[in-house]
Amino acid sequence: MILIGERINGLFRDVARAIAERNPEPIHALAVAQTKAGAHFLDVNTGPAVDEPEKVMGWLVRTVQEVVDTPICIDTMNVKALEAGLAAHRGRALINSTTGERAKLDAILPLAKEYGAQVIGLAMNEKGVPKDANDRTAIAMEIVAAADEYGISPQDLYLDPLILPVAVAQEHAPEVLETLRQVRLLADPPPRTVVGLSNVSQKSKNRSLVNRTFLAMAMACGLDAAILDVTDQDLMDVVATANILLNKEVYCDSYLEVARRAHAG
Ligand code: THG
Repeated sequence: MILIGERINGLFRDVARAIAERNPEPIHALAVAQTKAGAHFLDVNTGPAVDEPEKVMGWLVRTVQEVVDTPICIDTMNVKALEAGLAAHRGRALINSTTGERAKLDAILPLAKEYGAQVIGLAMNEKGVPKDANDRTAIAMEIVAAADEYGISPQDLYLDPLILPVAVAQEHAPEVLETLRQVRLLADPPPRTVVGLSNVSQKSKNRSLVNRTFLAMAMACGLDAAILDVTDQDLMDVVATANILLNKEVYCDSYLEVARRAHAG
């Protein structure tokens, strides 16, 4: 599983405050803690309604890279802020994201090519997020085809079926699982898949339980990557156990201790 740490996001009050004050210390601490916890990428999102999104994204990327080499998943719908993040980034970034809309694909895929970045494609278009798996997969197919036009390999593409909060959009969860199964068949080698895991538990009680149950189900459907709370130990234990049950890691009685030690920093 490719683990993408979710915490450097202006949705969280501590991050919003650090951005407003341009205080690097909370950002440094979150970058180090998530990297020690095993994050392969760090999602970086300025949060909604920030002033000067381009400047803020550039500052966040530089600030993270002052303390870790973990590549960044540049999370913004603003193309200018995305470009500022890519220009500031050392190493190979992950663009989060394009949709299946033609104008978005034509704006973002050339940037992926220019900067040698990987890219997340959301299974949505101008009509929003479809309810059915088949309609999500159809959009995913369009993204795979567009990436091919721009010379981007399916392996550099992460397709996101978009999981919504189960508390308000319960009927979407099984459709997301089915989409994960379907998109593996779209290309050979297959595109990767990703979800923003904590979406599923927004407005729910027992958030951690809802997150880790859905993660196990999604992993069984072939999920390759997730934006998640890498500091949630129960969730990381599910990743380690699912890797055993899917025969991706070799079982031994101490597999859990081995996995925890690998991520203890
Ligand atoms: N797909 C892709 N990118 C994404 C998402 C996705 N990026 C953003 C998001 N979804 C994934 N990241 C988060 C981060 C935080 C929360 C949910 C998803 C979250 N935050 C608390 C809340 O809203 O309740 C914030 C409050 C707090 O705890 O301080 O739940 O789906 N490609």
